[in-house]
Amino acid sequence: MSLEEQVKELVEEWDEDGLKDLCHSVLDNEEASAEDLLEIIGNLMKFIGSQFENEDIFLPDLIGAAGVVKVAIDEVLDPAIRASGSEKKTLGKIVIGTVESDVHSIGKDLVSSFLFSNGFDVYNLGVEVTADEFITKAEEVGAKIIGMSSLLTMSMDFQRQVIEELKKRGLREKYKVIVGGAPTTDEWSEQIGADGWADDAIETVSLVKKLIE
Ligand code: B12
Repeated sequence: MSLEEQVKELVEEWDEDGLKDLCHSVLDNEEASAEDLLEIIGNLMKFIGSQFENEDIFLPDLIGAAGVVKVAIDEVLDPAIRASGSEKKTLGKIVIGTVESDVHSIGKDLVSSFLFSNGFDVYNLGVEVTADEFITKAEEVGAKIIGMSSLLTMSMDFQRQVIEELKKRGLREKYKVIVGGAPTTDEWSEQIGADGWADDAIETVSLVKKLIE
């Protein structure tokens, strides 16, 4: 069975310990990197998302799969990436979070891990992050970039509100603001006056590198 198939089987069975064990053993035996595993998991969640949209699976299946994946990212893959990057000099500080009213974390966590593994200092504020929380943290740590994730059509407008709040506080020019998440687009990013949008974690790394050049 390929690594992709093994991951898929464990996620579909909600086998949290099995997935953690598999990730540990793959990393220990250097069969693949934590970034490779994150990419496999990201693609799998997109596939599971499309199955949910086509009503091939139902909400409990989705919640189960998302929970298993989140534990593997939080407890195994993200720490592995952080451990391997501890000696690196930072390319810049990034504050990232999912906007107010939105609890979707998987895509944003993938983006965070990829940015971290590419040399950025990432402050992941979690989910349901308010405009004030984004801005206060960015000011506190001296970030160059603020990244906002939104998975709900209903929460997208909070991305705009963070930009408006930056303007109100006279801080808009101090930061590069990037947005992402399934319902967002390049056009949306332009419409709300963000500095960039990316479709996935790998594109986000290229976008951020371009923006801070
Ligand atoms: C998993 C999931 C959940 C899980 C979330 C678990 C978790 N910890 O994240 C649970 C079950 C909790 C959940 C809850 C809900 N969900 Co939901 N969920 C999904 C699902 C299936 C997959 C999302 C995902 O993880 N995708 C995989 C990741 C890897 O992809 P991604 O998030 O898009 O991220 C990538 C890119 O977008 C980009 N990116 C992401 N963030 C950022 C940020 C920046 C700065 C950049 C540059 C790039 C970037 O890079 C990422 C990596 O490649 C989607 C379906 C879908 N097609 O997206 C629905 C979906 C988003 N959910 C939906 C809904 C409606 C809900 C609920 C309201 C359901 C309910 N009735 O309660 C609640 C929301 C509650 C809330 N207040 O937020 C709808 C949203 C519809 C809409 N357009 O508004 C969707 C589209 C499903 C559907 N078709 O109905 N959900």
